Amino acid sequence: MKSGYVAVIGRANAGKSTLINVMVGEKVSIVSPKPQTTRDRILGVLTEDEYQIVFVDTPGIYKARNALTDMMMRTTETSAKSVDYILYVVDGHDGIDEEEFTLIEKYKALGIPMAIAYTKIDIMPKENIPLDMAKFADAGLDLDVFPVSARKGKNVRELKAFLVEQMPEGERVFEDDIVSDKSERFMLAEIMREKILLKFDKEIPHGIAIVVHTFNRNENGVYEVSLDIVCERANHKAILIGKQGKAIKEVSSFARQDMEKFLQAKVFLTTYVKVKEDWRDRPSLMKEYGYEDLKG
Ligand SMILES: Nc1nc2c(ncn2[C@@H]2O[C@H](COP(=O)(O)OP(=O)(O)O)[C@@H](O)[C@H]2O)c(=O)[nH]1
Ligand SMILES: [Mg+2]
Repeated sequence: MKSGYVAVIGRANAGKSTLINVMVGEKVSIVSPKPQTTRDRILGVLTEDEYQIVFVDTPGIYKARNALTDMMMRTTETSAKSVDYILYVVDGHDGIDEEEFTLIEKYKALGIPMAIAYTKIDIMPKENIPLDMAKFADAGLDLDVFPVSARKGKNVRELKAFLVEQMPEGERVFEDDIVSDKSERFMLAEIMREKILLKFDKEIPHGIAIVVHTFNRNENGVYEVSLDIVCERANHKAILIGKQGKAIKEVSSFARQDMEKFLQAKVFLTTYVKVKEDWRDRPSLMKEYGYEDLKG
């Protein structure tokens, strides 16, 4: 059978995680309109009778501003090097510029076979698509470019079929009922972080870490989940909690609903907001919150 790893690379917010979720057919990676949504390398596994593709979601390409983003950038670089194929995602709606071509050249130079997914075509003027395709052709990159919409599922099947063809012959690496390498605990923390990304602005969501300290199922089948929302500043804590706890109640309620969908059971969620000044620049705290350099 065909079996291999595909690293999904591209700028922050290009639509990498959304595309992986739709190709895998389940949500393995959280998504938001803000950069820095994905912090870890997350494997999304797609298995059919004749093939297995392991998509490697990455934090994307950043200018590092603190120890956390620095580690995220290294995660992207490391992930790109140990795969069979690279899918470089371009946000078509955002438009392509010189810097994008420079980045594409840089990843192409790794010598790993590569193609481009030009995504978000559902929200851009149709006439821009052929113009951008001409730009790719003129750049002489010699790469296949797939215009897709992850949100509308447009051309995703074609892209998937193409990727299957590119995979080497081999045995599957994961059992066929596995969709991600991450634990349920990890996904619960990510769901909480996603809701915070969606509700709060500016630096607040970027300075959040989630620590799940209880994750039990009681005899009635209800999950008890309690977690800390760690933020960087006392004033962030006040905003996260809101007047009479209104804000935290609202995000917790959204998170709980998604957790219930994910676990397919009732969830009893308790959340606490804590402050750890500048944890994003403190390696020991980063490690405690699960942000460590990849090995290898
Ligand atoms: N309209 C539209 N929006 C998309 C599409 N793919 C992703 N997005 C949105 O773009 C934003 C960033 O997506 P995300 O997958 O988190 O990007 P990543 O940072 O590259 O992983 C989110 O708000 C997504 O909902 C698409 O095909 N069409
Ligand atoms: Mg992402």
